[in-house]
Formats: sequence, structure tokens, C-alpha cells
Amino acid sequence: MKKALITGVTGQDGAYLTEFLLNKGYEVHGIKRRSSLFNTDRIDHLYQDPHETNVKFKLHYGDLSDSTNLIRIIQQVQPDEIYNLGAMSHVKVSFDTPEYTANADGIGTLRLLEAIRILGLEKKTKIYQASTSELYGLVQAVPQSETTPFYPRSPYAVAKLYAYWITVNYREAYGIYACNGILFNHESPLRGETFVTRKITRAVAKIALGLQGSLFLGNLDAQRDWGHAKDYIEAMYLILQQEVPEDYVIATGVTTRVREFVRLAFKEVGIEVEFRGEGVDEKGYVVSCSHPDYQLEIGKQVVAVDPKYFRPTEVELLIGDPTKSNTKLGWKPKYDLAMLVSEMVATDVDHFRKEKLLKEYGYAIKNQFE
Ligand code: NDP
Ligand code: GDR
Repeated sequence: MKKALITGVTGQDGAYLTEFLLNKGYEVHGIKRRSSLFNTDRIDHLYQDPHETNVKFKLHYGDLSDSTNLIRIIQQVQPDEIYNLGAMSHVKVSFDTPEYTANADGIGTLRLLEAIRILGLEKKTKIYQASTSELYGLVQAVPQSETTPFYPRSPYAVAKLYAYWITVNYREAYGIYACNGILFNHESPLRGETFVTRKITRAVAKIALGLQGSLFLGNLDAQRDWGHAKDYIEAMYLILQQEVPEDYVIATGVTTRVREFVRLAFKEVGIEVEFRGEGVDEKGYVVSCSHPDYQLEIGKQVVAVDPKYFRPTEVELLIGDPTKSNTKLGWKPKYDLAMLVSEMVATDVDHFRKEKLLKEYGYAIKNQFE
């Protein structure tokens, strides 16, 4: 039975990958951070009581900033595959916490690679590094492929650039099976609430149900190549099953503006939104409302720009070229953008419909930070 160790197991991708590997018969070990509140919501349905026999999913406390901890866990587990998904993954927040981001996202990867060396596991343990389309940053050429030059535009992307190259270097220097998956944006109902897609689908649900007035966003012009996380974690697995370790772009090859994602999401609940104005004055207005359950007034403003969400340096256009992963890995996404938006909106509507019921029957709900 193969053993996998996943850092970032409590995140969006960690949750989907854990389920996927358990279904493949793996024993899965995850590293979770200590937190003052429970942080295992996304993997609770996979939890197995450690007191039982034949437990296939085990959690270890740890942190990418602590090499003693990483060495100890890897020594105990002796994994066949490590998936390094742990990271401070929010681009905007990385401008506020640049040093921490460099430590966790950059040096954290080095710590794992060094642990493999220190423990003499170079020939046993394969490692997947969660690289990112943010490496391309300021547009050099499109679509972006494995050979497009990098030009990172945030402390997050610069930290991930270090992680990318240290992975390549340890592969070349020590013969470790170490690979980068250069993944373009991927989303799902499990996406963190402050990334733009989930922020939009949550707001659409709340606005339709009368729980929120307007949605405030930053750059509506940014273009992203959005896929579904379920498809992308399969690519991670495939990358570690090849004969020769290599780096791969994982993307759909289709790009969409933030503004269009907003329009599509509102359309899912029968609300047509039209954008008028320019720059910070651009706003989205309801032009029709056909769903019997949602009574939004025509002309109501539901979207506005708040410059506080602008980034000091922005990545304007991402569109990936997945030719290599399509041909070499045989990887093809099953979801398109329409299916992704539909699933995300439906899940959030369902969630907030329940919250509304609780609220109407006298249960006080505290609003979350957005
Ligand atoms: P999430 O933000 O959902 O999850 C990040 C995970 O990393 C969480 O489990 C988090 O723990 C954990 N983590 C954060 N800091 C540390 C630390 N110091 N030590 C150990 N664990 C830590 O990210 P995604 O699942 O979306 O992404 C997975 C990886 O892929 C990340 O590395 C991200 O940068 C990268 N990536 C993501 C893309 C995307 O579109 N989703 C695209 C390309 C790359 P906690 O739950 O406690 O916060
Ligand atoms: P990104 O994702 O920065 O691409 O990084 P995010 O969803 O945060 O932003 C996408 C684009 O939308 C614009 N935007 C806003 N973004 C947020 N978060 N909130 C807003 O209100 C808002 N308004 C407009 C952004 O400016 C940006 O252009 C994600 C993360 O998962 C990274 O970890 C990963 O490496 C990359 O995707 C690929």
C-alpha cells in the first residue's frame, strides 16, 4: 500500500486530493497547523478515529516553518509521495505578510527537500511542488506554457519562484523525483471565501436571498484561466506517476474576466446584471430578474468597485497552454467554466438558504469577515 504525505491537507486542494488518494487505496497522512478553532471543516467527512484499527487517514500537527517537525514526520511516515500544498496562498495578503510568505511558501519547500536528503529518501520519496501561474506575472507571452519566462508580481509569487527553482535544482543535483505542477487558478465549492470566485458566488447567493446589499470587488478587468479543483488534483497525482520527473502546466486554455464571472454567477439565480461606468466608478445593475424566488428590483445596484481590493502590482492576464499535460499525462479537465459556476452558486445558495431560515426563526447569525 502506498503512503502519501500532504502538506496543506486542510485547504481546498488538500481535501480533494486526500479523498482521491484514499479512493485509490493509499494510506494518507496530512500535516495540519495548530489553530485556536477547529480548522478541519473540509476534511471532517474523511476523519477516521485514530483509536480504531486499519486507519487509512492520519493527521499530524506541523508547520512548514519548522524543519525539525517536518523531518520527524517524514521519518515516521516514510512516504512514497509528498504533495506540498501548504502555503500562505492569498496573493493580496502576501503584500501584508511578505516575510512570513517567503518563509512558508519558499523556504518551506526547501525544508521538505532537505528532509528527504537528510533521511536518505532520495530514491524512495517523490515530491510534488504546488507551483502556480502567478509565476508568469507580468505578461511576457500568451498562452503561457512550460517555456514561457517568469516575471512574478507579488511576494507570494516571488516566494513560489524560489520554491519552483529549488525543486528543479534538487531534482538535477540529487536525482530526487521532484516535480512542479504549474497550476492555473482552480476553484470549487471548497474554495477559500476571500478568493474572488467564491467571494462572488457567496455574495450572489446572499444578495438573491436578501441577506446582503452589494458586492464590493477590486480589479474587474483581470483575466483568469479558471478550472475545477477536482480536475486539477488528478493532474497532481499523474505528475508523480510518470517514468521521468518533469514540470507541467495545468490549465483549461480559456480565459475569462472577473466581470464576466460576476455576470455568469448572477445569471445562475435568474438575475441579469449589466455593468456601467468606468474604473472605480464602474457598477453592476440588475436589468432583469426572472427567478420566482428572488425579487430584486430592476435598476438596483448590486456590484461596486472598492480600490482597497486593488493590488500594488497586478497580474492582468493568465491563459495557460495545457498541450504538454494533455499529451504526456493524458490529462483533460471534465469541468468547464459554466459547470464550475453553476456548482459553486448552487452550493452557496443552499448554504445561505439554510442560514436565512435559521435567522428568520430567531437564531442570531454573526456575519463573517469578507
Ligand atoms: P488553501 O489556501 O485552500 O490551502 C492552503 C493550505 O496550506 C491550508 O491547509 C493551510 O492551513 C496550509 N498552510 C498555510 N500555511 C502553512 C504553514 N506555514 N505550514 C503548513 N501549512 C500551512 O490553498 P489551495 O488548496 O487553493 O492551494 C493549494 C496549494 O496550491 C497552495 O500552495 C497554493 O499556493 C497553490 N496553488 C493554488 C492554486 C489555486 O488556484 N487554488 C493555483 C496554483 C497554485 P490552514 O487551513 O490552517 O490555513
Ligand atoms: P489569484 O486569485 O490572485 O489569481 O491567486 P484571486 O481569486 O484572489 O484573484 C483573482 C483576480 O481577481 C481580482 N479581484 C479580486 N480578488 C480578490 N481576492 N478579491 C476581490 O475582491 C477581487 N476583485 C478583483 C484580483 O485582483 C485578481 O486579478 C489564486 C490563488 O489561489 C493563488 O494561491 C494561486 O497561486 C493563483 O490563484 C493561481
